[in-house]
Parts: sequence; C-alpha cells; structure tokens
Amino acid sequence: MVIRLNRAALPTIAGAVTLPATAAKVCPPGVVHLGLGAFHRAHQALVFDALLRRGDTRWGVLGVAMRNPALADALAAQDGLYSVHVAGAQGIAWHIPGALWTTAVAAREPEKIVTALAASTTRWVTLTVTEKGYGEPLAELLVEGLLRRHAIGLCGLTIASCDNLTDNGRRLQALCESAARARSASAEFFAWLNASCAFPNSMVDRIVPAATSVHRQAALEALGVDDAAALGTEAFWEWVIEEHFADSADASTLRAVGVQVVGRVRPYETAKLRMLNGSHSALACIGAVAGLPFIANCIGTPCVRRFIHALMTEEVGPHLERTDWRQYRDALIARFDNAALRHSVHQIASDSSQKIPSRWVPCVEQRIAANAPVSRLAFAAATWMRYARGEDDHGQPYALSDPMAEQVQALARRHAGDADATVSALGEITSIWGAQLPHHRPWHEAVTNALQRINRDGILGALEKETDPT
Ligand code: CS2
Repeated sequence: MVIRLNRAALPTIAGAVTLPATAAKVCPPGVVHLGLGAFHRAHQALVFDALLRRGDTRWGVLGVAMRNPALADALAAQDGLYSVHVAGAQGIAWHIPGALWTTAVAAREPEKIVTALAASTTRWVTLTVTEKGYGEPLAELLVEGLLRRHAIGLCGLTIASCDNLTDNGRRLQALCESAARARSASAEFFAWLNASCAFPNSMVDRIVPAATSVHRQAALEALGVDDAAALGTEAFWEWVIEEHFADSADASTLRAVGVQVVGRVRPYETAKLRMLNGSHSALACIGAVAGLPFIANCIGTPCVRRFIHALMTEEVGPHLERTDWRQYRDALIARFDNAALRHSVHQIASDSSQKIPSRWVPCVEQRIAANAPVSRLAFAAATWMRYARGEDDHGQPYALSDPMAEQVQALARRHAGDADATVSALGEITSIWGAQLPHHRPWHEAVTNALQRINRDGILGALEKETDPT
C-alpha cells in the first residue's frame, strides 16, 4: 500500500531529503500568504521554513488559495506538507518544507482570512495573486482585515506584494487606500495605515513550473510516499525586498537566511521583469507557434537562442541600471536551458495581455524616446500577435488562457492573412500597449514587417533569417 505524505509518514521517508523542523504549529501562523500556488510553495515557503528551522516560530504560514479549493484541500489532507524537487547544475535535492501550517480558500471562507489578518499573532502578509489579481476583491479583503485590526488597537502589518509588477508594493498600497476611501475609513485609520503598516516593493525570482503528475511520480519513486502536491523547481532563488517593514528588526532576520534587503528594489525589479520575464514571454509565444512544448526546447533551438540573446543584448540590457547585465543574461540563458524543469510555454503565454505592459512596453518606450532601434522588441510583439491566433505553424489548435482571450483571438483570426490590419487591431489595445505605441508609426511598421515575415516563413523560418549570423 502506498503511504500518503503527511506528518505521520515523515519517519518512513527513505531518500536524501531535507525534512521539516520537528515541532510544528506551536502557535498560530505569523504569515498570511494570499495566492497559494506553486511559486509560493517553492520560494517564500522555503525561506520561512529556514527561519522556522532556526527556532523562530513566527513564520508559520496560513496559505490562502483565492478561488480554487483543490490544492488547498489536498495540502490540508497532507498536514500542509509537500515535496520539492530541486534540479540545478550541482544535481538534484529534495525538500519537504514545514512552513505551511494551515490552508484556506478566500472565495469559500473569507471570514477565516479576515480573522487571520486581524489576529495579534499575524505580522506579515505576502501575496502572489498574479498580475490580474490586483483588483477590488483583493483590496476589499485586505482592507476588511486592516480595518478590524485597527479597530481593536493592534499594531500594523508588513504587506509584501511579490507579483511581477512594476512598483508592486506601492501599487498594492494605492489599491488598499482607494478601497479604504470607498468605505469612508476614518482619518485615524489612514494615519495608522501610514505609520504602522508597510508595503515594501519586492522582487522574487525562482522558476517554478505548474505541478504535474510527473512531479507526483518522481516523489513516489524518490521518497516512497504519494504526494498529491509535489513540485519541481531550479536551484536558483532570489528575494530582494525594500527595507520598509512594520517591524524594522525583520531586516536582519530575513538577511540571515539569504533574503536581500535593500534601499531600492527598482534596479533588480526592472532587470528581472525585462530580461527574465520579457524573454520568457517571447520564448513562450515562439514555442507555442512553433509547436515546442517547453522553454528548454525553445532555448535549445539555435535560431531562438540567438534571437533571445540579441533581444537582451541589443535592446533590453543597455537600459538597465544593473551594470552586470551581461552576466545576468548568460545566467538566465543557462536557467532557461534547464531541461529538468519542463516549463510549459503555454503556461507562460497565459495572461500575456496582463504581462506585456510590464515586460516589453516600458523598454520599447524608452528606446523610442532615445531614437534607438526596436526591431527585436517589434519581433517579440509580432510573435504575440501570431500566437493570439490559437493555431500553431503545423495547423494544431491550442487554447488561449487570458482574461482578454476572446477579444484578442477574434481579432487575430479576423485579420489572419493581413499583417498590417492585425497590427492595427491588436496593437491599438491601450491596456496592453499604453497610450503612446498605438499611434507610433515606425513601431507599427516594425511590428507589421516582423509579422509579415512570420506569416510567410513560419516562426522558426523567420527567426532563422532574423538571426542569420552570416
Ligand atoms: C513566468 C514567471 O509564468 C511566467 O510568466 O515568466 O512565472 C517566471 O517563471 C518567474 O517570474 C521566475 O521568477
């Protein structure tokens, strides 16, 4: 009989694995995490696990799934335990972190989350709710908890947005303030919010593909337990956070376990959004249209690799404050090459309409302002417009997963044979491209030119010519 992973099963676990610190749940969780996906479980939960291992019991996590109960319930049935397969250049390691003390589902039990936000033992809130999660329901949930917290005279919280958005902390703060205004919160509340709560900007980085049955099977083989929530990730991880906390002593606590606490997150954030995520979005659209399933297949295709290298070298890197961007670029290409990750291009291409505004647009605007060429970025934009058609170069259909899927796919299909009309239709969506690019003639022409070549030669054929080294 196969044993299900849970606390009772820990002593039976065979292979080489880092197990959770023995005593768990000695007090209520100190952290409420909103957005219980794969990323949090393979990134921050491991940081909090490292703190718990040091005997600091303030970092147990209440993991909140915003809508879907499946993962939260599977984890609850396993006492919050799951295994993480870490694949890096040095080999493979397994971890079973013990930071996830309890789970909840916001849509099903909002009161449980509000109660936790207003608990005296809660010190931190972390968020990975994705780009599209920054709307009213999120702000209302947070503000409800904060109003209650203030009403009973508690101290403030550190509320750390960890999504791939420019100025993520400030943005979340503004969203909460506007929700509090809509509820006519008192001046005392706003004074407390400003003085006692902190919304640090932060940049998080670790490639964590969505969990699949491959991870479950690997855990069964390596550890001898059935883990319905097993995950895989890379060895690299980074968390850079602004030194702006409700409790200033947290800076040294976090530094002790490898978190970078800095004055300004912006240089790290911009480099990550534009180099890593920007390349990822381009690779994902290319892979989807070429019929290549994983990022490693894409970067392993020479013309794609040359293109991504050129995109970063010619058009993205030179605008970064990080002066080590060439090393950063090379390290990224090596990370994309990690075949163990099996990172699906369709996963990354999902929500592209929400991702492009932070990943590509600021760089295009900056280059246009400097009168610099934008042909690589225009090619990337054209790949997304081709991708939006929902059919690859072999005639295989695929589904778009995006809040704007219906609209963009209808436009891409209606104008499929006409690059100029496609770019007019898809390139004028200001929520994606901003106010300036839709009216910029040279940009329009560069994207049209790239899309014509993609339509004529296929995505890989066009990339061969685009990156021809001779
Ligand atoms: C990816 C990110 O899915 C995506 O859009 O670009 O999830 C990426 O893997 C992480 O930001 C890496 O830190």
